[in-house]
Amino acid sequence: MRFYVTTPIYYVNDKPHLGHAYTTIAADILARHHRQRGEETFFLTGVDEHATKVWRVAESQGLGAQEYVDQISDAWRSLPPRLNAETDFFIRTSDEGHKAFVREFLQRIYDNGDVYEDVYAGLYCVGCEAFKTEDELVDGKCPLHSTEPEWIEEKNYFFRLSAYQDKLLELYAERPDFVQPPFRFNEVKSFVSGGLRDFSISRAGQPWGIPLPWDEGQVAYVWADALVNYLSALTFARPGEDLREAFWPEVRHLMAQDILRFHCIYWPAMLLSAGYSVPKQIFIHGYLLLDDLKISKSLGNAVDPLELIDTYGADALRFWCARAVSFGQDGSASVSGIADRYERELGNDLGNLLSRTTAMIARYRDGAIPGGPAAGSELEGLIADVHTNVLRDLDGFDITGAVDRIWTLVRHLNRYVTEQAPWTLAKDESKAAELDQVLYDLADGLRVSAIALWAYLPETAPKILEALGQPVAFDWELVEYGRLEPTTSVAAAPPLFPRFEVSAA
Ligand code: ME8
Repeated sequence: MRFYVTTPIYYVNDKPHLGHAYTTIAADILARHHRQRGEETFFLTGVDEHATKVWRVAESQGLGAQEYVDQISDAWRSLPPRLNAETDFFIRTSDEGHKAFVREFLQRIYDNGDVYEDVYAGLYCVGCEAFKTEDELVDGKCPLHSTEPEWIEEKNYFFRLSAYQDKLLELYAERPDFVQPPFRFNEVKSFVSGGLRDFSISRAGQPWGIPLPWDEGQVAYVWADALVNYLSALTFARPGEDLREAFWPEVRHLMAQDILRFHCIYWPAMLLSAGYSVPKQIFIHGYLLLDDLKISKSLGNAVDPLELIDTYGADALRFWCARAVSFGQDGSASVSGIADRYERELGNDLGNLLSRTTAMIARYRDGAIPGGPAAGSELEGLIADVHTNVLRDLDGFDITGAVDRIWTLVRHLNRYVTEQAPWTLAKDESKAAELDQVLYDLADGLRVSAIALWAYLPETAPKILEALGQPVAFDWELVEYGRLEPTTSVAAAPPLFPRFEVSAA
């Protein structure tokens, strides 16, 4: 089995904000989970450099476009490691391998007869990097960016998207889970059923971009260049290797709804024209809304993910992203929710549980985990549920549902420790076997929780296993009751999520 997951390649007209971190975290959770299942996994992210808005920022800073993107791309390249996201490749659209591939890709579409020349006269929103029709505007402005689009009139090359309407509708009918969640798929289908207009794939008036192979005087329109990254990366990510055959059939694209049409309509049509198969699945998540406003630079409410990491750590940010809003839905979140989840869930439910469990094993049993598995307990049932159903949840991209399920186990362990009161059992020599069982179950429940949470908390999970004297391995088959390794070295663990004072701001 193989699994290939992508994030959008982000525009480098500014620094990353929390919305970008959100998609990258979600993709990393999925990638790590599939690695745990022993699948060969490829996780791609990167940056989109040939946009008009990028070119304009470079100009406003008095820099050449290449010089500007070379500088800012470093800030983007360092984002995934700061988020504990383990990517397999970071693509830049100015990579030579990408540029050469795009030219070849567009030439295939051209040779296939799907490109013609015409005059484009119409409106262009630089924020969206998209051509707009009058009826997409509200009071003459782009509703996403609250700006008036610019009038463009130039001779361009057009892609015959209209010729793909029936093929796309057939594809959607054949592949009921092509776009997820279903309400997004319905949006796509009804848009395509309403008729498709051909779109311009070139820009004549902009010097920044990839020159078209059949007309070097024009550059590829940024979307005709950017979408191709998902395929081009597979040809040069590993020097000397072509990963297309292995990974292209397994690709899952992740993004928010702002760029759904490009991915669910333009991209499959371009792929069909160039002779490639369409993506396996496209998952559209919601916007992360802070106080009901989409986080965005132009609206001035961008939140710097690096500041949140400096305060709470990457794992707490990842955990909050997965839990704050049900993945796939739009949802309002408050950044103060991170502090709350850090303290209540990570600090108390998980961190305290580990501190108490290890302290009791050290104190009552000299650091040796006693006892062994007892069949038929509620704990065993909950672990079996995690083992089977987290896979199902994550196959359906339900990142929030899967962590809720794992947290049910963590909460059960907290209730169990209160109900069993091992500190009372410890006072009564005749209850020694009971105490052994409680300590064993707590340690094993924590071991399983750590493995199941690794995709969400990659920094914390190894600490839990180490504190329990367990091998640091995350294979999914270890999510099973009764697989604790014998150890005699358990000592009271320091807090996983130390308390600190959070300022009210
Ligand atoms: O669109 N909530 O780049 P972009 C959730 N270069 N996700 C958000 C978000 C928010 N508030 N804000 C941004 C582009 N995102 C193109 C993509 S791909 C071939 C080219 C995430 O920098 C989300 O994934 O505007 C969204 O789709 C993406 O960032 C847009 O990033």
